[in-house]
Amino acid sequence: MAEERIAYRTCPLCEATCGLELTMMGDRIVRVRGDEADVFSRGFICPKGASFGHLDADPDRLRAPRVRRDGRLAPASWDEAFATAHAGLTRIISEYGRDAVALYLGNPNVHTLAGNLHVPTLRRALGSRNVFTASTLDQMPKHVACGYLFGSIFAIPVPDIDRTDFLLILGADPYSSNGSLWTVPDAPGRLKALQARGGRFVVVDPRRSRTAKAADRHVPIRPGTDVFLLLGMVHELFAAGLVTLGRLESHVDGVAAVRELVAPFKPEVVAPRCGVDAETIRDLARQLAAAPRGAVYGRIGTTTVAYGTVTSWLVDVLNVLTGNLDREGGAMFPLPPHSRRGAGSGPGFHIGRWHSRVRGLPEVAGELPTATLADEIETPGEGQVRALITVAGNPVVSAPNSDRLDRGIGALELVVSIDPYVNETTRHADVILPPPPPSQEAHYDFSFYHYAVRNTAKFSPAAVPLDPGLRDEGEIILRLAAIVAGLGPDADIDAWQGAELAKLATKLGGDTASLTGETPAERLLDLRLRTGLYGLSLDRLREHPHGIDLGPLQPRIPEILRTPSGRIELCPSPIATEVAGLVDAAPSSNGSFVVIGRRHLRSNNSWMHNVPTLVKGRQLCTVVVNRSDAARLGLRDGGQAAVTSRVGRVELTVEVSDDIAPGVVSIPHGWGHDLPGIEMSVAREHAGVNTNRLTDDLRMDPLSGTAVLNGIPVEVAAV
Ligand SMILES: Nc1nc2c(c(=O)[nH]1)N[C@H]1C(S)=C(S)[C@@H](COP(=O)(O)OP(=O)(O)OC[C@H]3O[C@@H](n4cnc5c(=O)[nH]c(N)nc54)[C@H](O)[C@@H]3O)O[C@H]1N2
Ligand SMILES: Nc1nc2c(c(=O)[nH]1)N[C@H]1C(S)=C(S)[C@@H](COP(=O)(O)OP(=O)(O)OC[C@H]3O[C@@H](n4cnc5c(=O)[nH]c(N)nc54)[C@H](O)[C@@H]3O)O[C@H]1N2
Ligand code: SF4
Ligand SMILES: [Mo]
Repeated sequence: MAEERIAYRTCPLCEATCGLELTMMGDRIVRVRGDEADVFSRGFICPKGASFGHLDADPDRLRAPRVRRDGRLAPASWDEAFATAHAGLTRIISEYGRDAVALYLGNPNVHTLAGNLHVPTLRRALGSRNVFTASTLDQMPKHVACGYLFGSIFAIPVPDIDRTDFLLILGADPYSSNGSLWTVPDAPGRLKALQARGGRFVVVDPRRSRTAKAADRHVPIRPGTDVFLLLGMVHELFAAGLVTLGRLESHVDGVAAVRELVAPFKPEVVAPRCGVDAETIRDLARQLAAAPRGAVYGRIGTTTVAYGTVTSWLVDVLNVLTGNLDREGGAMFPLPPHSRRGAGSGPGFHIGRWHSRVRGLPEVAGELPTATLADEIETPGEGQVRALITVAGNPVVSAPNSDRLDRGIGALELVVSIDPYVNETTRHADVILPPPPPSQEAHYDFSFYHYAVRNTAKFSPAAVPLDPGLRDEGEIILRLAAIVAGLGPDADIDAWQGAELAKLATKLGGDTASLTGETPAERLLDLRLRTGLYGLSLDRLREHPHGIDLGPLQPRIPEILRTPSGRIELCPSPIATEVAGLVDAAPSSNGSFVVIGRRHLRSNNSWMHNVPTLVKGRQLCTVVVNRSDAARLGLRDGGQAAVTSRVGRVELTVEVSDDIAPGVVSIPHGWGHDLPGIEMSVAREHAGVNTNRLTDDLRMDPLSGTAVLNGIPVEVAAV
């Protein structure tokens, strides 16, 4: 009989990074609880974290590679799988060049050590211009706005929730999503604590979301128009003499230029464009300015919309102009345990080092817009994409106009996927390389420490030894990198990475002799920790399974800035040009319907619907329709509606509600699991429909290349 034992690890399923306490029976997880001693999450857990054991042990998870033989995805050995990937990729690269191989990187890459530390190696080794990621379906506008403002795409301020008095939240529902670009375990508890100490928070959202219901005030808005609300607020700050930069005074350029830029956007002018009345706009600006400590935060409803970059920029313009940026209780920059303080200036941020072949769209942060991947696949000519490597991504579900992308990916000469499931995308693969289940992987939050509301450090070793039939995900990624680098399928990965590590150690002024770690990723992490500001190490973190608290956020300006001037550049010219173009924008029409998205606590993007405990009960994939609209259209609760856009049509169950603005309907993304060839037996029973069959790949935020996924015009009718 195996003994019961406890293992601690960070939950990898969303950005909240909660500590889990796993009760293990041998290699099996028999119970999951929140880790009460975790220095950051203090016992908080959500239904997804509680289902970690089921997800980990999912019988549909691949436990051996698959290779396409006679049209079927057959189980194969690792040697055969890598040999097939090698043969296919080297043929395509030698016949058509490197740009013929596209790379698509999905969301879980930012949650794994391998994704964080080795995917960059794969990108470099491939050397293709056709790199696409979930970022242009998500947060790229924030990177671009902060790139221009602060000089670095990673300098993204987060609300200092534990010390603030006032929060303005736009287009985010942290009660459901648990926070994003804002690592804030137990967001609901922290928001309640804010209210309990006399603070307030306001939510701007076309839908009365769970967060909006808990808020002190909910301001409904017309989808895609937050840009006008925020321009009106900035206008009001200047008009009412409420601009106070505080200690930022000597660190900001461009305040006068912003004042001039927003002059045409009086609250009375913008009110009809966003559906929020002028008095409310003024009031929001005044409340923010009056709060002793306040912060503005925007997420999906401010990024995956028309003008996402300008909207994201305005969020931080408000933080700066009210003196709330980089001060306690305002919007602050975390300092991750593997980082050092910065130089205070740098080369700044630029886009357009290359352009997409078909639509001529600029490269942003080393990638091209995912919304144009189908164009690059379908359009013949030099540089046409003929092969695709996906790592932890499901673009067939996640990207706009998904039927078209599904056809495109299905027609490729070669698809190689690193993924644990045969799903909507990987059913087109020629080779699937499955990573181990998360219990068999070590964990450290390389990405999310950049957005965490407290500086903490934690390393979780694998709870279960690696199954002898599986490979560490880092090794899989590096082996693929070696293949596309021309080193062959049997390259000596350890020697290759050892040499790379030695080079980096020299650059960082560390040495490799004392490093510990069982994989190249762990040794690289150890180097980064040792050469980081706090002088930590992997061994030190191993001694603290509940994490180490490194204290509340500290001011970081000017050290964090990478602008050439060494100052905050408040009025960057690409953004100013776009704002100038908004002066004559037409008022939003309330006559037609638009569709927006939503998230459910028990769901995560496209890949957690195969866990029975998460999909049982009430159907989640419904179209939410306002009661008056439903009456007018003859829709009844539980009945079927057809929703049609320029690119597609779906039918799904109606949920009649008072919690959504008239003229707006809401459908969650990540569903539609009934396509032929998918091997996810539970998800298939709860298939839902894919809302990205409606979203339009021609709609894009021009400054960031990010797809518009909220505010798509549709027609709604009873079936
Ligand atoms: N309409 C609409 N569309 C949206 C959104 C929206 O709000 N509305 N949201 C967008 C956003 S924010 C995002 S982030 C994207 C997500 O877009 P994607 O990243 O493309 O999709 P996910 O559903 O997160 O798929 C993750 C994939 O990774 C696999 N996976 C899970 N764990 C691991 C692992 O440890 N290793 C590896 N190698 N693979 C793993 C899963 O099986 C799955 O195939 O979707 C976007 N699409
Ligand atoms: N449970 C769960 N948690 C998740 C995920 C998940 O799928 N499920 N996905 C993870 C990922 S990848 C991400 S990126 C984050 C996202 O984290 P959030 O941004 O918090 O995600 P949502 O819950 O989609 O909240 C977006 C809100 O914006 C509103 N909205 C839509 N259009 C507009 C608009 O034009 N203006 C305004 N003001 N609001 C608008 C929607 O009604 C919705 O309430 O969540 C992460 N966490
Ligand atoms: S909130 Fe996120 S990190 Fe925490 S338990 Fe849930 S899924 Fe895991
Ligand atoms: Mo995301």
